[in-house]
Amino acid sequence: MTENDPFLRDVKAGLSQNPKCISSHYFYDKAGDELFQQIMEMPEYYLTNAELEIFSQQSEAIIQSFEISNTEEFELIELGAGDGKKTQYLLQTLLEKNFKFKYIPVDISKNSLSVITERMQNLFPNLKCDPKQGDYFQVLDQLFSSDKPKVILFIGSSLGNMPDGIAAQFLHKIAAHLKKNEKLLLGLDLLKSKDIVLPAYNDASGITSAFNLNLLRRINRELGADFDLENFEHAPEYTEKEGIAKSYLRSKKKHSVFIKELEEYFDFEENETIHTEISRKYTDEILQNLLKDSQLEITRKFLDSKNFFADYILTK
Ligand code: AVI
Repeated sequence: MTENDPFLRDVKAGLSQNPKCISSHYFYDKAGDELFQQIMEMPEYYLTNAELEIFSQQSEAIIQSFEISNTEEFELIELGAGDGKKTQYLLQTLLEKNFKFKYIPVDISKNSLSVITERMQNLFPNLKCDPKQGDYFQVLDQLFSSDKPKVILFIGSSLGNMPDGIAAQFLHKIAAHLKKNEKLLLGLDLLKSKDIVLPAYNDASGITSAFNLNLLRRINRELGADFDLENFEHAPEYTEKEGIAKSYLRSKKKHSVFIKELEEYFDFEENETIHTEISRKYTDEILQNLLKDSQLEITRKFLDSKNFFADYILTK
């Protein structure tokens, strides 16, 4: 581990500032990936079922909205592919309708990518699948080297884990790569009341708490820290006015933690927090603001039956 290691650098910077924070980007080690899979199966985490309903019931209409004929070859690129349970419906319909396409799942986690590739190839032996490993901010350039028409999928409300400024930059970057009429399918969790949102980030069985605390376990393992997980608790917040679910790790008492790779102690007051995650909830207006000057336009919107979640088709 060197000073150039981004994890070491970000942990040092995040724990040195006031208030302390570490990016949710670092949740996803192997244990974090598994805990997120469990989160998606919890009754409180409505996001997965809502988007699954959209994909399972409206995939034909979604495909029509791509405005691609089944005679031209195209590339379906999925950013942050996860486990592929939702995308599976889209792939099945595309194959049934004889569309000619290559599926390109992109994920930072090698482990997730091999799980999804195996799963899709078992389900659809005729599917052309070409996985790419890497941070999707960074692999975008490589992905656009072919001149085949493209549809980009960015689902699961992963955009919501980025602050609005970064989310806008990200959408602008995708737009800059797309050609006229190409599409981005963007899945976003919609703004709604606290009694629905907060339990999704504070489940009764404690899985979200374990997911958040796993970040400290990762720092212990990878950076030689001595965080005692018993000294911290998961503390989520949400107000409908702001529309952003926020997760914190709150210190239960005044104490210090040593990080060997940094040769440094970090002090915690009783009730002091480390901010670890934001999950923004959207309206059409919030999305329109992010899209300003991006050359992307909302051309369709698919909703679940409870109006909890939206899959937007954005067209250049
Ligand atoms: C991956 N992302 C969209 C999830 C979310 O809802 O923000 C991550 C998550 N964090 C806690 N629960 C789920």
